[in-house]
Amino acid sequence: MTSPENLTRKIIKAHLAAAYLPPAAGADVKIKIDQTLTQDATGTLAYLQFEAIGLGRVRTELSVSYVDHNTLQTGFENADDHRYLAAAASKYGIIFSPAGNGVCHQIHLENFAAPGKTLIGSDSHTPTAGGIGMLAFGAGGLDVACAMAGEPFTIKMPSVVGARLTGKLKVYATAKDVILEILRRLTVKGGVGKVMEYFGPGVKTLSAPERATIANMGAELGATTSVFPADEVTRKFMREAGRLSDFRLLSADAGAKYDEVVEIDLSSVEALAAAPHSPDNVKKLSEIAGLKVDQVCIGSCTNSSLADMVAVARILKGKKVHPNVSCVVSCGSRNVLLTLDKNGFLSDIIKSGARLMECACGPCIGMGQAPSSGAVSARTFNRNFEGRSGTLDAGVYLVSPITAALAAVCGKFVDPKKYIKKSLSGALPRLDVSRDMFVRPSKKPSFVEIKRGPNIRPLPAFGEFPTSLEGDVLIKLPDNISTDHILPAGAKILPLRSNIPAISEHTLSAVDAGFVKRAREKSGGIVVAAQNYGQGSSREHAALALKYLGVNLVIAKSFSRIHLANLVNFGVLPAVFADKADYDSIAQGDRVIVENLTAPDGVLGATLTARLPRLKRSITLEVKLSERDREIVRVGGLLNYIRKKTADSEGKTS
Ligand code: MIC
Ligand code: SF4
Repeated sequence: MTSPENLTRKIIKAHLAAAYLPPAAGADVKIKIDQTLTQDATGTLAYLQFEAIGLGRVRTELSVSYVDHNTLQTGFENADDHRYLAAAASKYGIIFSPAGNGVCHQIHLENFAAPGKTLIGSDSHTPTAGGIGMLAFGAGGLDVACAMAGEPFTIKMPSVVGARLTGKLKVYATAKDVILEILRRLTVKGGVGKVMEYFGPGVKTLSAPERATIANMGAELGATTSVFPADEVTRKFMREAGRLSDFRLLSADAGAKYDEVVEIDLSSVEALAAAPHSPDNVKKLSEIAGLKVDQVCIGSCTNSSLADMVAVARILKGKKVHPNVSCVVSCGSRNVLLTLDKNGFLSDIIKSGARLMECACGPCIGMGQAPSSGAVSARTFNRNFEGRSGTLDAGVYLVSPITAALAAVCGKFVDPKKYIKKSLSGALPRLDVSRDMFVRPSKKPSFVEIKRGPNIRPLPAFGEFPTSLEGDVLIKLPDNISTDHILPAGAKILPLRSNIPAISEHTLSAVDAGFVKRAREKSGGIVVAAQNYGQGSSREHAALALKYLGVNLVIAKSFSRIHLANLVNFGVLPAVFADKADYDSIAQGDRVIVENLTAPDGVLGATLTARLPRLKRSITLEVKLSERDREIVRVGGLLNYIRKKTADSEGKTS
């Protein structure tokens, strides 16, 4: 008899690319990928990399290319990117979702996500699809390119946290408050190496979009992904989306075991806010009530479903946005916007004085709506890292749509418990499902011409890893440095995503304006960081730009999953301090000489000795990578590795 399995292991088992399911967490597991998604800010590199692999057509069941991050087109750069993305999609067999159709995760959930399937996306919030029982992972663009080429996705077998939900949310508390409560308890590194699997009697009280909100912000826990069972609530969601044929009932086996269990009584969840500048800096609304609010932004892949927007409209109806507040609203999809319009909710929003924005990421990624100096901004988004809003000294609070709409009207934070006495999510209109904006791939791909504008620069090529490693510590960073710190986004830098030489000029500029100059003067060097280095976004540019500047080694106390994979993919060696206390001794400017870089068999060593002349001693570094990953670093990155593998196998067959 087989032992009962949790849902995560069941889906992994059904997608094993090699006939081996690691019994415990930590070992590499290769998973077949059914679907991929990309968005414009990471998509151009992903498709350039797919082209470099050299296949004429994607080998997935379904791949979708979304344009939602940079839709402003302040210059030719993004217009050129969008033109390239549309043509590449058409040629290589990918569905294209143009600007205006909506935010990738929201529309993937509405249109393509399916229980029991696997998805990887070049965006860290891809796990949103876990809300309906899909095993969905954020990844770097190169990993997505490889998945499109039919390669399995390799991850460390995660441990599975069972999040047992009981009870039912109070009318003023929301799914956003649930995930903020989990962030409060587990912190932004609490999910690293883990899948959050939700189960228990409370699950059925949450709608599919509510579950998606919770799965979405599993990314902020650092989790590998999050997943809910597919039940009758999921069936209803998929029926309404006209996709009943994609539905299947799915849950953990009775008696399934989890590596750990977290208990959440939904009825005890209060309205919460993540205060500046971290998603885990969680406060009760009752603690911050009265704090003046200058800006309110509603939308993003976390909170832009129809139910969220209807709740906002119901609060704003017949009221005016406070004169001291700038309030903007962006729906997650054109379908949500059309449904609001058809049912009168849109005019409630517009009449209140809230400003309507495009169905896109917008202010969430700093594309406009930078708050005024020192402002307090209440946002229904998922990240509030310093400077991400575009204003370094603004204080961003992450809140639910209910809390945000109340703040817009009152001009200050108020506790929803005092104001919301009945449910705002009852009697919802049915979502208007139309799929006419999606562009299907060409039936005659050889006729599709791909134009690249001048901002789409060729991928930088890297040689093999140096045989000896010596350099200066260019910078020493604290805990929880995010990829927003390493390579900021926003209206000035986002247009450079297809141009590595240009974007690398901004590396770590949010932390130290002198970093790039120093790296250039020294022809590269070493980056030292603390815990959870590289948390947040999946942007592989954060690894690629460092490599481009000559950084071959990053030493940290620990790494986030996606960034670690990106470093490997571009041939940067990620090493951890064997003794975390060594982090305290090492300083910016220190010379580091790695003495035993390669093992006798030529493979990069797993335990390295680094001599520090200033301290007159050596420290031990651990390279916690599989043999395959160490080989990828040695040959100068994943593209070189694939080319070498292909050449080797062609050599064998000829
Ligand atoms: C984000 O929310 O930080 C982004 C922008 O969506 C990123 C992707 C990117 O940097 O392009 C993410 O979450 O992966
Ligand atoms: Fe877009 Fe923000 Fe979601 Fe990232 S987190 S995908 S920027 S809405």
